[in-house]
Formats: sequence, C-alpha cells, structure tokens
Amino acid sequence: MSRRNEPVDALKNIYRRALKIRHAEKTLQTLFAEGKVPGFLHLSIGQEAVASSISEWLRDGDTVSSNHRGHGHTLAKGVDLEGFFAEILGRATGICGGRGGSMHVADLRLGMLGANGIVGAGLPITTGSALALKMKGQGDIAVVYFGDGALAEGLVHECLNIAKLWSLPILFVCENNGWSEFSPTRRQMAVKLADLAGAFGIDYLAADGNDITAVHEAAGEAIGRIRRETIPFILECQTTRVRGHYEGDKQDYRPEGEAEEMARRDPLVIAVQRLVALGVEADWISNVQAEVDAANNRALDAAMNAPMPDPASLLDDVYTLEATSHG
Ligand SMILES: Cc1ncc(C[n+]2csc(CCOP(=O)(O)OP(=O)(O)O)c2C)c(N)n1
Ligand SMILES: [Mg+2]
Repeated sequence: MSRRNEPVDALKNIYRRALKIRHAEKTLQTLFAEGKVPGFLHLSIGQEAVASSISEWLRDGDTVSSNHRGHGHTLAKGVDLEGFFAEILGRATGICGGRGGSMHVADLRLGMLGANGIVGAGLPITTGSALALKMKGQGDIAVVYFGDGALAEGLVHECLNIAKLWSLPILFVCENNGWSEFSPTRRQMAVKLADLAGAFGIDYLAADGNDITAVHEAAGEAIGRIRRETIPFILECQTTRVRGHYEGDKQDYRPEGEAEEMARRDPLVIAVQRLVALGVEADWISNVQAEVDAANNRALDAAMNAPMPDPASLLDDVYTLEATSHG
C-alpha cells in the first residue's frame, strides 16, 4: 500500500475501535478495584493498536482465536459491548450466559472462537479453523493472537509446522510486550520469532505494535498474501503491557523508567498524532471520544442492571454428567 493513498477513513475506524477498547478496559479496571468483577482480569491497555488495526482488514467469515489478554481482540472482532460487559460481570445476558467471564468470551456467530486461559491454546484452535476455511474455499482466513510468552510452548511449534506443511490461511499475530507474567520473555526463549519463522519457512513481518499506521500497513500486506496465496504468515507486533500481568499485580519487578517509556508510546496518543498529521480535525476527534464514552456508559449501565443467571440453570450446558457417572 502506498503512503500516497494513506487510508484516512481506515485509520479513523481503527482509532474508534482502539478507543472503544481503552474505555471498556478502563471501566473494567475500576470495577475490578471495587470488587465488582469475579475472577481474574488481564487488561490489554497499551496494546489496543494491534487488534484494532488488523480487524480493519477482516471480513465476517474470518475467524479469531485469542488468549488470556483477549478483550481487545474480542471487541475488535465486533462482539457486542453490552454482552461483553455482561459476560465479564457474570450476568445472564452475557455473550456466553455469564458462564465464561473475562478469559472465555466467545461469539461463534461472529467468528470469535474465544479467549483462552491456556497459554498457546489459541493456535491449535486457529489451525483447525483455518483447515475448515481452506476446505470451504471462500478465501476466509483465521487469525490468532498470542503473546511472546507463548513461544516457549511446544504446541506453538507444532502449529507453525502443520500450518506450513498444509499451507493453511492463518495470520499468526504475536503481541510481543516483553513480559511473560512477571518475567522478561528474553529469559525464556533461545530464538527470536523471526528466526523461528525462517526455520519453518513461514513469511514474517515485524511492526511497531503501538502505531496504527504501522500495524495497518503490515497487516494489509500479510492478509493480502494469505488470501491470495492461501499461506500462513507471522506478524510480530512490538507492544507495551501497561498494567500488571493481572489486576492486583504489584509489579515490583518492573524496571525503573518503564512506565514513562510506555506513556511515551501510548498507542492512542500516537493514533491521534497520525490522524492530525493526515488533516483530521480536532472536532472529529473530540466527537468520537464523546460518542465512544457515551456508548460505553450505556452498555455498562445495561449490563450492570441485567439479572444474574437463574440458579436453576446451573446444570444447563453441562454435557459430561453421563460420562462422569460411569466412572
Ligand atoms: C499452558 C500454560 N502455562 C502457563 C500458564 C500460566 N501463565 C498465564 S499467562 C502466562 C504468560 C503469558 O505471557 P504472554 O503469552 O507473553 O502474554 P502476556 O501476558 O504478556 O500478554 C503464563 C505463563 C498458563 N496459563 N498456561
Ligand atoms: Mg508477553
């Protein structure tokens, strides 16, 4: 894609999406601190540019698999915000009836195959999905988001292998934030992802994951190739995990100066700089901010006022009772 045709409309969509994710996660951050969110919460604040930009190239038939830090991936794929909040708050109106929570939001109608608490487990799901999409032959692709910490998992290597061997239409997106829980990832992996891609013969691009223009451009190239050639492609996005591993993490292991560096690289600030440089007016930006904020508040109010699941429904959707009764 040439700079001459810098797609202002696409970047506006991306900014709106990224802002929506930021507002939703800031809301969850507050609710969690107030003790209103059950379970764990892993926020992707600082990483919003990745899924927001990639989603600009996705179609309805494409699928997405995610990880434990999956709110942004989920909302960027178009999952309804009210149902998303309701799910995380355990309400009956949640996307999954309030049974999944933060790490298990899925909406198969939209091709959102789910967040996932098992590190690396999105990759085999995506590999199966990509095989199905290839067999259907409509040019749809499967996208998987995973962290740099997942690279040490054996099944990641297995999936890269089979994706290449069977020429599956997969966009592997590594959100490299430098951390795996409380440890720098460089202490866990002997090779760089670029080298691993080379070892499997899979095409690879790196992008600044905090810059919507960089991710949008790289993802456009990668996704174009995947659709045209039915191949796997790896996109590594260098990004920033602004919050702790989970909410409540004291983060006393963080090096001095990292917070300031992350603030300088805030993807939303960079996005505004990019839009302004392209001639987008300050009024448009402030209107979008107000719209996103209002929509966030509406969705949150509805979710907060939704009922909890009926206790009588506890065993609905449980399908292993018969199996367990045999032993
Ligand atoms: C198979 C497995 N091993 C270990 C864990 C514990 N664990 C949860 S998140 C995480 C680190 C993930 O790091 P990364 O993939 O880089 O994602 P990030 O949290 O940085 O977004 C680990 C080791 C797990 N959930 N699943
Ligand atoms: Mg990481």
